[in-house]
Amino acid sequence: MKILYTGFAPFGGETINAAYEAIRLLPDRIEGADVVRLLLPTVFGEGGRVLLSALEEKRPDVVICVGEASGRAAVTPEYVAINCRNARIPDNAGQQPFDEKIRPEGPDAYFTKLPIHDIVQRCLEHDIPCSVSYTAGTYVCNDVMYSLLHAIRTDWPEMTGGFIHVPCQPSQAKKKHPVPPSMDVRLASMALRLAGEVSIQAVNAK
Ligand code: PCA
Repeated sequence: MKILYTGFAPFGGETINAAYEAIRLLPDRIEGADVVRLLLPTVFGEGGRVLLSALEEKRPDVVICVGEASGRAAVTPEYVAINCRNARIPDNAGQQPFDEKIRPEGPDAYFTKLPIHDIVQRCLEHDIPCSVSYTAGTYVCNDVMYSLLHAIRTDWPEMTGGFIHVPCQPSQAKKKHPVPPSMDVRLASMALRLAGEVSIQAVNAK
């Protein structure tokens, strides 16, 4: 078994990305599965393309893409990806799409098959703030989640995948005005490990 975790390059003037920092701290094996880490560019289209070539090359059983959501107070597994690009700030290549489709021929939305309610439950049992989110936004994270779920639906029906947003880190939050909620990277990383455990257990139970 193999589990792929992806994070993003820093964006929006930041020097770190809380998602990738949390992924760095993950162990090399989770629930008997090999952990593979991948850094994605925070660029519309390109993030999804890099992810899809990794799916082809690594053939993971479970894929958990992770992004940073400044302003959120909890770890938030995402329910849905929508076929929409709408950027409040430019991406790392200077693109700022407004009301564009990700895939003109694709459906309006995809729902994840990650066991997100069980992930939330497991995190709460470990006293980690966690709740299901019903919007991954319309920026690069949603772009990558939509690309992942589209690829699973069309090419990799056996794969289980989805997306989790984590809050920014305290070192990032303290520089912003007003100061947003934040979460220590070790706690965010533990949530991602628990999410992997729950997801692999769900695959094994199939
Ligand atoms: N967060 C952004 C993109 C990269 C990241 O970590 C988002 O929520 O869309």
